[in-house]
Amino acid sequence: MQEAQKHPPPADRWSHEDVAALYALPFSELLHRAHEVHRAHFPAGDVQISTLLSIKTGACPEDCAYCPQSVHFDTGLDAERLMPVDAVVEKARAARDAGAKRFCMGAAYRSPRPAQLEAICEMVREVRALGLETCATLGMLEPDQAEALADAGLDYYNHNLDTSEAYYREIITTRTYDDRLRTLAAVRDAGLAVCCGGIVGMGEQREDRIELLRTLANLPTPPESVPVNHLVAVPGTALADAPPLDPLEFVRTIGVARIVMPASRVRLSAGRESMSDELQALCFHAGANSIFCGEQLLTTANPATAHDRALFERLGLTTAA
Ligand code: SAM
Ligand code: DTB
Ligand code: SF4
Repeated sequence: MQEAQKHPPPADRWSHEDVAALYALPFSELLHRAHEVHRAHFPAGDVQISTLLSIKTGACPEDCAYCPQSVHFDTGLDAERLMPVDAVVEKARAARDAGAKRFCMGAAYRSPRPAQLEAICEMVREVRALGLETCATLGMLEPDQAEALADAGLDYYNHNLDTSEAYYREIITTRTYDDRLRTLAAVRDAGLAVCCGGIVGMGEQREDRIELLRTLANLPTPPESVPVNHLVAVPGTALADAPPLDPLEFVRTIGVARIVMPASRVRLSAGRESMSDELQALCFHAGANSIFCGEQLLTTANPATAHDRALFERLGLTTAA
């Protein structure tokens, strides 16, 4: 109850009908509006690059239907314990030398235990000392854990809502939407910047995508970073055979995210490996202005860095941010 008073219900900046109306626009009209909003808030053609490292891989107790790291699915993944601090710092140094500005550390935890959190705080301190911005995604956090990470100098915390509250129940049973919202509130209260988005292409309906974006845009403060992941359908997971999503519906999702969260970085996140250059170009035009670079996401493939460089060159995109 106290929690509810501290975090009043969303301000309803956007109603379901508002967001649905954006999705329903003719494609070119939506892109036009999204691009205008983008240009009013960000320098044209500027795309932020982050690097991702899985610091603890697999054997996760949660049952997220999309995730190759869940212990509930046999995806042939080798589980790995939390990496030693030095090894993480070495990877961060290499990422910095290759031009990365932000280093994101991902761990397949439901939530970190005290000794794990302590080691991760040390990683944050050392990665930050290299001059990199830091981001972590470690599962659910209590307020004191979020504060410890903030004290260590963490800049961003990634925790996704993933989908609508209604469809969430079909995707994850081991934690609730409210658990996710509570972690986001703890992260915000600790003064960390919030990175929060979702996944599309999981067999959800447009209504679910509308609700996801509406919920994100109506958070007390919208997330600074909004990853829009396209499902990477991994054999062995419950969503291995999810029905394909119309790529133009994916672009619409980026465009609507840009309009309802005009000042947020919208990240074209997982799934780029299966997207054509032309589809990615449409996403950048619709307002995506952040990507992960590097040949691996957490456990799945990402485009080759040379390919990304060539694409940026062909599209005239810059990476000054
Ligand atoms: N265990 C933590 C958690 O779930 O909060 C952090 C790591 S988890 C892998 C980070 C995010 O990756 C998930 O919230 C989900 O949005 C995304 N993700 C995981 N598997 C994916 C897949 N197969 N395709 C697209 N996105 C995926
Ligand atoms: C996010 O929203 N997407 C990234 C990051 N946050 C941590 C992770 C994508 C993971 C894709 C599946 C994998 O590589 O295991
Ligand atoms: Fe675990 Fe995160 Fe994967 Fe869910 S998404 S199974 S919490 S690693």
